[in-house]
Order: sequence, then C-alpha cells, then structure tokens
Amino acid sequence: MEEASNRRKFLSVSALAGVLSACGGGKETAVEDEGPSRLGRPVSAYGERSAHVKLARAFRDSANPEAAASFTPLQDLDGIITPASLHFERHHAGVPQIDPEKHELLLHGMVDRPLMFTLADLRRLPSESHVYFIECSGNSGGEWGAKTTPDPQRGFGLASCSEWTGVPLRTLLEEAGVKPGASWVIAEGNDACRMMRSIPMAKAMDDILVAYSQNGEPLRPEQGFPLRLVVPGWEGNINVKWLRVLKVADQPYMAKDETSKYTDLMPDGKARIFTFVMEAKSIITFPAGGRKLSGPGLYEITGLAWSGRGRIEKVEVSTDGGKSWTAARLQEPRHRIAFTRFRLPWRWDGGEAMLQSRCTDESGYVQPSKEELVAARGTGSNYHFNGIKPWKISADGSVTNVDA
Ligand SMILES: Nc1nc2c(c(=O)[nH]1)N[C@H]1C(S)=C(S)[C@@H](COP(=O)(O)O)O[C@H]1N2
Ligand SMILES: [Mo]
Repeated sequence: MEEASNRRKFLSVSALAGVLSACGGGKETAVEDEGPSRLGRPVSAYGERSAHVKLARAFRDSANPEAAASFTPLQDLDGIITPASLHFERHHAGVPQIDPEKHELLLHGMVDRPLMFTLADLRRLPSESHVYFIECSGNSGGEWGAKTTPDPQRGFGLASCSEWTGVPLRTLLEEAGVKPGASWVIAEGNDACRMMRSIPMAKAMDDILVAYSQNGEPLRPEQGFPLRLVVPGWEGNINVKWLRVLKVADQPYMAKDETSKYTDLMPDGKARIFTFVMEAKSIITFPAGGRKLSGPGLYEITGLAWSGRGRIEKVEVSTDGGKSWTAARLQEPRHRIAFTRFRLPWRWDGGEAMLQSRCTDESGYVQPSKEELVAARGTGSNYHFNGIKPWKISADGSVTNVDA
C-alpha cells in the first residue's frame, strides 16, 4: 500500500513536471476524470469517442427494421462532414454482410468487352476523392403536411455529407468500351431486394464515383461496403449500395424504385418520374426545434445549405418571419454538391421570433417558400420537399416546428 501510494505520488509529480516518458505506468491506467494526476489510457488500435459523448442516429421501432431508416443528428454536429458512424441509413432489405475478397463487380450489356472487377482491380485504377452530400429524396417529406417532426434530426436527418473516394464510373465504361446507341447504365445492389436504378449515360460519363472509401477509411457496411455508387447531387436512392452489377442498355429498366416509388403525383393526376436532382435546400440547425434558449443575449444562428446543382453561393437568414433578410457567413472552402455551413450572430431580445434560412446555388436557383412549392406541385408528393423552413422561438425560449 505504502509503496503504491508513494509510486502514485512520484508519478503525479513527474507528470506535472512534464518529464514522464514511456516508462510504463503498470496498472495505473484506468482514469476517471482525474485530469493529469494519473496516467491515462494506453494507445489503442481503433479510436473510441469519449464515454461522455452520446450523439446517436434516431430511428423508430419498426415491425420491419431491415426496411427502415435512421436519421443523422444534424443539430449536434459541427462543420460539414458527417462522421461515418452517424451517416443516415436507408436500407430496403437490411445490411448484407459481404466478404470483400469474394465481392466482384460485373460490367456488361452494350459494351465491347464485358469486365469483372475485384476490389483490388478497382483500387489500382486512378481514383478521386470528393466531398458530397447524399440525401434521400424522402427527406423532410413530413413538411408537405402537418408538422410532426420536432427537430432537425427527425425532420431533415436523411441527409449527410462525407468525403468519398473511388474510381470514376466513366473510367470503367471507357475500359469496357460503350457500344453506339447505348444510353443508360442499370446499377444493381447485392442486397436481398436487388436494388436497381437506371442512370442516363450523360451522368454516368460525368461525375459518378464507384466508391470504396468514406472519410478516409473503407465504407461502413451500412453505407454499402465494399462498393457503392456515389451519384453527386442526385436523389439518395440512385446511390446504389453493395454494388455488384452495371449493365449498359439503350433504355431505362423501369425498376420498382423508379416507377411505383420515388415518383411524385402532380395535381393533374400525372406523376413526375426520374426526378433525379436534389434542388437547393437549407435549414437552421441552431436554434431549431427541440432546443430551449436560456435567456436573452448573444447567440449564433447556424445551419447547413446544399444543392445538387453545384456550389451554394448565398444563404440569407430572417429572424422576423421573412420580412427582412441578412446574408450569413459561409464556411470555406465551399465544395460543390456538399453541405455548406452558414453562421450569423444574433442578439435575442427575449420576444417571439420566427427564424428561417433561404439559400441560392451557383445555377441561380433560390430555395422556394413552402407556398411556392405547393403552388407548383400540389400536395400529392412524398418526395423532394425543399421549402424554406421556419422555426418559432417563443418568449420562454422554447423552439418549435411550425409553418410560416
Ligand atoms: N442496394 C441498395 N442501395 C441503396 C438502398 C438499398 O436499400 N439497397 N437504399 C437507397 C436509398 S433509398 C438511399 S436514400 C441511400 C441511402 O444511403 P445511406 O444508407 O448510405 O445513407 O441508399 C440507396 N441505395
Ligand atoms: Mo431514399
């Protein structure tokens, strides 16, 4: 005992003096909020977050948890990158467990040379890394109707942003040699629903990645390990995960998820289909639904803006229900087709306020109001809601989800 406590004393003194080298603290490794008075934990093979940090994806209990979604806690994240462990999930048939050594990607159909790629075959090809958001087109679908989603996470958390690394799809198509007359590429996943989507050849030859990596490490199983398509700016569904087949064709496949689903019923009874692009959208993530301001004074209004058509050029914020607007500061660098963080200092006077943001992208497109959106599309849509999002601040500081 005596010796142990002397030893502890010695260790704490030398730690304070800053002379502790890697001399081995023996058993003195478990620490609980004791600061520098004891040795901390040793090195580890794979990092864990602090036990005090509880950020989590949200999801509802479901009778079919394999065909469900989980939501990114947008209100609790900083900057623009979503940690892979908090990237939203949308699975139609659960997460398949795939051995990367056995996984192969077949490229066939209207090509001169059908090709089969192992992971190693793909990784030796010229690759690119880009920061892109992925957003389910069903994200914020609740906003079409009555407000039922209380906070940014559950209302808008089917959107996340990562740095993706992979081989341009164009490179694979060029290696295989696309035959004249080919105009579509059909992508198929290796999950139980065999998710299939048709992609126009112009997009396939443009910026699509066959991605194997997310934020610097191999994809998570939930995001499509070992391979997924990243189709920049297009609705989440077309970013086929667990990618196993690419078939070059001269027409779309008219798969379930591009006909009966992911289509929008218009007021005239016709449906919009192949609604690929995710139009510009922004939301304030603080102060937002679910928060309570502690009292009048200085706050920072902050949030995220993104557009499937390119860079975000401007985000304006209103604190008076849209009567006046002020340009927010945009975090640099601004990547195209990525989350863009905006910030604006704000002094709350303690009265009622209505906060909302409106973004403009590099194509000149301005995020519409909900009224403008409904005037154009009616209320029969489930997908592609990108209207301006108001949050109401009450005099007691509570923040709630409301219509303007
Ligand atoms: N193979 C396959 N790919 C898929 C899906 C799926 O269920 N199976 N879900 C799609 C949908 S609807 C969306 S919104 C995105 C979600 O990607 P994430 O789970 O990585 O966020 O993946 C798409 N790709
Ligand atoms: Mo989706």
